[in-house]
Amino acid sequence: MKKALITGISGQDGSFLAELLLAKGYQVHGVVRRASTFNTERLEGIYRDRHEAGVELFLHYGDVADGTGFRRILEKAQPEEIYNLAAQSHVRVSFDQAEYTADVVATGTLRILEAVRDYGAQGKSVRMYQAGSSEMFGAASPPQNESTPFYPRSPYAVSKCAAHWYAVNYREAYGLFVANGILFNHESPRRGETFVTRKITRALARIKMGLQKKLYLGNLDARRDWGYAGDYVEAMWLMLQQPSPGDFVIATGESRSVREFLDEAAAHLGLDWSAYVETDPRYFRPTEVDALRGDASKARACLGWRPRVSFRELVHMMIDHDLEIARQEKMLVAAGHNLIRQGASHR
Ligand code: NDP
Ligand code: GDR
Repeated sequence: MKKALITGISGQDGSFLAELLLAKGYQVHGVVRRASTFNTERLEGIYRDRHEAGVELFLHYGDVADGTGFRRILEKAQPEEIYNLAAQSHVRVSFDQAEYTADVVATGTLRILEAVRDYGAQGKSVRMYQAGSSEMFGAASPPQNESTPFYPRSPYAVSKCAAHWYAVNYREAYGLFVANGILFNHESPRRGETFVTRKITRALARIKMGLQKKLYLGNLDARRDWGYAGDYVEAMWLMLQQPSPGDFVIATGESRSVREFLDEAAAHLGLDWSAYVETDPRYFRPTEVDALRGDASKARACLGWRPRVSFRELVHMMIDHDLEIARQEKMLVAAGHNLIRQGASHR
């Protein structure tokens, strides 16, 4: 049985990847941060108490800011594959927390590479996936592929570039099998509520159910290449099954504006979004990435990867999910309950 170790397992991608690997018969180990509230909600479908028989998912407390702790987890788990998905992944927040973002995203990756280097030196065969981002292309004109020069536009993107080049350097210097995925935006009903797609689907669904009146957004003209997270984690796995490591762009090849996302989401609900959406400058970024559209020809040719879920299907899937949550919320309100709010949507 193959063993995999995932940092960032509690995030959107981590949860999809863990499901994929378990379905493929892997034993999966994940690094989770200690938090004052539960932070493993996305793993609820696959998590089982380790005292039960046949458990193949194991969670370990850790943080990529803590290299020693990570090395202990590595020694304990003894994985053949490592997926480094941990990140402070919010671009806007990275302007507020630049040093922290660099520590987790850039130096965090370096800590893992150093641990993998020593682990490999013991004769252990290990392959690593590094979660790179289309944000690294930043201001470079679309379409972007593996040979497009990086032009990062945020502390997050600069840190991802550093992580990318650390990975390339460790591959060349020590012969490590490290693959860099350069993934364009990918979404799902599990997307964090402060990213624009989920913020829109959640708010419009609540507006439809009469639970909310307004939605405040920033730049509606930005264009993104939005795919489905379930498709993208498959590409991560494929990268580690190749005979040699490489860098791969993963994207749909289609680009849409935030405004177009609003159009599709509102139309599915029968709403006119212009009556509810207002602009709040706090959601603008000091430097914006205007247009991303990926060219994933290399991944298609070498990995046989292609996206399965269309933009329309993706938006509808997210709306349908958030409408169901809003319906449940509405029923509770109608029954006279006071809602206990757990989330915040201020980003
Ligand atoms: P999420 O923000 O949903 O998940 C990030 C994960 O990293 C969470 O599990 C989070 O834990 C964990 N994490 C944050 N800081 C630390 C830390 N210091 N130590 C250990 N774990 C930490 O991101 P996604 O799942 O969307 O993305 C996964 C990766 O892919 C990230 O690296 C992201 O930057 C990158 N990426 C994402 C894209 C996308 O469109 N989704 C596109 C391109 C790249 P907790 O739950 O406790 O917060
Ligand atoms: P992004 O995703 O920055 O592309 O990073 P996000 O959904 O945050 O923003 C996409 C675009 O929407 C515009 N926007 C808003 N964004 C947010 N979050 N909130 C708003 O209210 C709002 N209004 C407009 C933004 O300006 C931007 O242009 C995501 C993350 O998952 C990264 O970790 C990942 O690397 C990249 O995708 C690829």
